[in-house]
Amino acid sequence: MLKIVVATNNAHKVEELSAMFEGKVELLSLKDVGIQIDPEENGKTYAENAFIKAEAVTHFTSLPVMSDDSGIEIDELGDHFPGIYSHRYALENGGQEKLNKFLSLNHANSKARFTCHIVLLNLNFKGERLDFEGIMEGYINSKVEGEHGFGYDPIFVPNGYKHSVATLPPDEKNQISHRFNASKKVLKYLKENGNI
Ligand code: ITT
Repeated sequence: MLKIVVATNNAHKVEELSAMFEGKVELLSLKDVGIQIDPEENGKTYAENAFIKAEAVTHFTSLPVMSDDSGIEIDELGDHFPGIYSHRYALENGGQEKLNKFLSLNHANSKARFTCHIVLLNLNFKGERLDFEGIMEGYINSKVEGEHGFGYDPIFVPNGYKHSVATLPPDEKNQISHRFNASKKVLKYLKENGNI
C-alpha cells in the first residue's frame, strides 16, 4: 500500500485524514517516523503554508509527504479572516475556548466557511508539487456546543444543519468537512494516476 508521511503536529488532523484514507493509503504521522519539526508558517496562502510544512519534512524522508493547512473564515471579521491565521488568532485571544465563546456571542449567524488545502510533495518524482482545495460553507452558532472535533467546531454550523460540527459523530463530520472535500480530490488524483 502507498505510504505517505503526514506533516502536521495536530493529532486531530492525523486522525481525520487517517479515517478518510483508511484502506487506500497508509498514512504515517511525524511521530511514527520519528521526525520532530515545527517550521514557521509565514506563507500568504493556505497552499504556501502547507508547502512550507511538507517541504520541511522532505529533508528527513524520501517517502511522499502530505500536509494540510486549514482555517475558518468569518465574514463579519473581514475578508478571509482569520483564515490562515486561525490557530494564531485563538492563541492571541485567550485560547480557543474563550474565543469560541466570544465569537458565538458577538458574531452569531455570520456567514463562515472552513477551507483546507492538502498538498503532496514528491509523490511520483522528486520535486513534484500538488495542491487540492476543500471547502465547507456554514455560519457561526449562537452558542458553543458539542464535544467532538477540535478548534472552531463547537461554533460552526454547516449549511443544512441546525447544530455545530462538534455535535456530529466523527464519521459524520468526515463526510462533509473541508478536509473530506480536499481528501476526495487527492484520492481521485491517486486513482487516476495509478498510485493506488
Ligand atoms: P499544523 O500546522 O501542525 O498542521 P495547526 O493546528 O497549527 O497544525 P493550521 O496551521 O492548519 O494547523 O491551523 C488551522 C487552525 O484552523 C486549527 O488550529 C484550528 O483552529 C482551525 N481548524 C482547521 N480545521 C479545523 C476543523 O476541521 N475544525 C475546527 N477547526 C479547524
